[in-house]
Amino acid sequence: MTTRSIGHSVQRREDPRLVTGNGRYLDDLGRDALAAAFVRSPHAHATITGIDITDAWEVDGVEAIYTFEDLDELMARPLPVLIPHPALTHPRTCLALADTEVNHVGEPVVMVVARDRYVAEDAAARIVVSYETKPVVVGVAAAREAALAVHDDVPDNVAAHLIQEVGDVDAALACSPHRLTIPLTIERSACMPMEGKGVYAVWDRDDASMRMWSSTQTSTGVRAAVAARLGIPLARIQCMAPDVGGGFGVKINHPWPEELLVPWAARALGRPVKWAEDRREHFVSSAHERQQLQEVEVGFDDDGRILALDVKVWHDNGAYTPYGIIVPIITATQLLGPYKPGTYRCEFWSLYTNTVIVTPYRGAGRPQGVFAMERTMDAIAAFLGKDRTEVRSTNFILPQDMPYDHGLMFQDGRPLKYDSGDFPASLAKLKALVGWDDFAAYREQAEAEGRKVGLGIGCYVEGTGVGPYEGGHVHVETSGQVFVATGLTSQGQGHETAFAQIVADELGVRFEDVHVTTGDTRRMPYAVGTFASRAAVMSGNAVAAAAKVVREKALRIAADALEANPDDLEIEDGVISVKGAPDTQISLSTVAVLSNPLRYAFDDAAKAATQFAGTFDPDKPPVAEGDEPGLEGKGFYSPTQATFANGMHAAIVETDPVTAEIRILRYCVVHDCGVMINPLIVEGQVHGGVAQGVGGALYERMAYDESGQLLNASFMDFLVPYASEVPFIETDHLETPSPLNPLGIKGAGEAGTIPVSAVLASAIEDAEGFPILSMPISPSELWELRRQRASA
Ligand code: MCN
Repeated sequence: MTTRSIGHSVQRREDPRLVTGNGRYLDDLGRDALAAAFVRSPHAHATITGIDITDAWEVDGVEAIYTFEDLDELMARPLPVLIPHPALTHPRTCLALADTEVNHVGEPVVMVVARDRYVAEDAAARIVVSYETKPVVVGVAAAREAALAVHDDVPDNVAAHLIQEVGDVDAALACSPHRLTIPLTIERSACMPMEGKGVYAVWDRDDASMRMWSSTQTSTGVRAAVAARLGIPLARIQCMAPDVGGGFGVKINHPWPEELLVPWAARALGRPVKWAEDRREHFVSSAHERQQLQEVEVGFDDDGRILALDVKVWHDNGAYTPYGIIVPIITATQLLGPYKPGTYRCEFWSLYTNTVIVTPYRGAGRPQGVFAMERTMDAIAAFLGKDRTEVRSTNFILPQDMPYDHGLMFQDGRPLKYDSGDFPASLAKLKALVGWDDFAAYREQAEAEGRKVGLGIGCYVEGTGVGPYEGGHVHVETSGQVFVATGLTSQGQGHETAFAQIVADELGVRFEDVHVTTGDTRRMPYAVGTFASRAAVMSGNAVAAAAKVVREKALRIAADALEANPDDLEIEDGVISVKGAPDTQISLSTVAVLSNPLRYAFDDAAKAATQFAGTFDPDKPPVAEGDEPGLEGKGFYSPTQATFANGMHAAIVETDPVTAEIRILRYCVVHDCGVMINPLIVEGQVHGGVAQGVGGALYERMAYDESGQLLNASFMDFLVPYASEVPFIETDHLETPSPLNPLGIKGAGEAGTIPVSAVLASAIEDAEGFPILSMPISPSELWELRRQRASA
């Protein structure tokens, strides 16, 4: 019998290629292509008064120099807002190349195309752009003050303002027995994929078509943007994502200026052109996230039950709003996690600053929201002198409440409704895993040894697998090998393995015989992309649907050949046989031949097919009436709403009594992403996510000075955690299947990152005995808090 593949920790088949240096990344392509380099603004806010390119043309090997003046009508338009929203009353987006104004350091002003990148950079260095600098707004606190404006016509810097309210919060606050106000800060940070963005474009003059590769999370999005701005039919553009060395949100196309300019130049010059982002460009001109000031006012009773939760959020959206308000709206709608407060209001302001734009970064607004909610839970427990898990349990949504509707509206205007989850069971597992009830004894022992230790906790719920749709194509070749295509792209999530597992099970073939291609718009043009932990739910169910189509067709053809009823047939290991009479069988490869008009063809399968079909008869249709030739099929999955994964983390930290160094001694995760396709991949995703969360909690932040210069724009100064800083991560799972999709899957890709700041703040607070209200926190900041505490 075919062993079921879903649910097994199959080794990732892409890894041997990737870990032996045989991955093919963007910069491995187009070695002979012309190279693009950009002159970027050195100022955070300035008017451009002149551009002198004369000297740059003196450099041998320069092929083209483009400024805004050189762009045609389509290319000169401001870039679009990818996800508009009615609350975004003052949208602003940049131009592909700045015209008269720049609003952050790193904004592209001039593009140079040359023989190679060295020449392009040398020429770019000779271009003189004259600026008149303007006052600069750095940081969300300054933006909120509105003493200065980023955009002259938005004097209060407010790009968007939104209130979501469920119930009468003011009335509930007024009659709450206890009230607390908690001010919270999360700093600006960014994802650091191993490979930056990049694009390589080849224009074919003969048939006016573009072949391009992008290190992207959304190749269909790149294709659509290029089609629109270059005025080329979609059908004449093929966009592919090669191996992509991490994306984490920053490689979602909205579109990026470079993704339009490179193919535009390739067409203009009739030569292949490539640009690969360097690390400094990634720091100053890609995208950041996370900075939010948040203020919570909470009203609760003696049991710790929340009667009213009133949250205000000031979100730093950088200089432009290509993503609309997706990040703060996720904070506002997913902050509540597993809890059901009596009433809830979240009001946010999305504010312009003269810093790099914000795009959703792994977790996207949830780390901030979870920080607010979980800090509140700990504050209530401290106020009432209760165990922190007890206060959480008191406020949990229970399994019998599912599906649970908070009464909130998600970004797309649809109600936000949880589909599944068992929060008490998850908490019980977490407490057992970390040894919650034994911690007091451990602390006592540690204190006796002169050590300070603390235990922290954080819970979250994450909407995953959002629509609108994703497609899959499955094709069985006459060799019996199965080829699967999905249009979304992979950045390291293991899709080649997971989707092969699904198709193997649905079709009844061996995992080894299934081969997956992702991110090629010609193989699957109908696709949205990889973000929002959506691939497993969306493409997973789409490839399953496609495999089902193929399976049914195979059974129809086999039934005809075996003179049996399709309902009496089964497929195992690629062989179709009559149930109970296994000798009456036909292989899938033979069925593939029978389905193919070229059945008289050349291979052994074709010979085997003659046993069933006789010799080629031009008058006999190759497939049943109504069927298309070929053993292949398409499937789509389009959900009505997101499915909600959840998890709970706990950590034990030790803080050095003298140096305030923070060490994570243990990190425990209980995670529920419904049915796991591949537990090994899920754990890898959780581990990677936690590592990224540890970076955000303890090390990483964008250090801008008051003139808008990023002071730590290199790995010399921007600290990412090494293996030495990431603890061993202990994981356990709860599988509450989603009732919303046939496979019962919920997403897993972002989960690990979401609660880490909340968990470590909780643990550090527990060790130190005073509130931790701002993250990330460094040893020197912790030391300073101790000093203030001591002198208060
Ligand atoms: N999976 C599973 N069972 C489930 C859920 C997921 O086996 N019940 C598997 C999936 O098959 C897939 C992986 O886990 O192989 C992640 O699936 P999913 O949660 O659907 O997330 P996506 O594939 O859509 O990936 C996006 C997500 C996001 S939003 C960010 S950001 C992120 C992340 O994935 N960026 C990553 N993980 C990353 N991992 C790597 N290595 N690189 C990135 O850039």
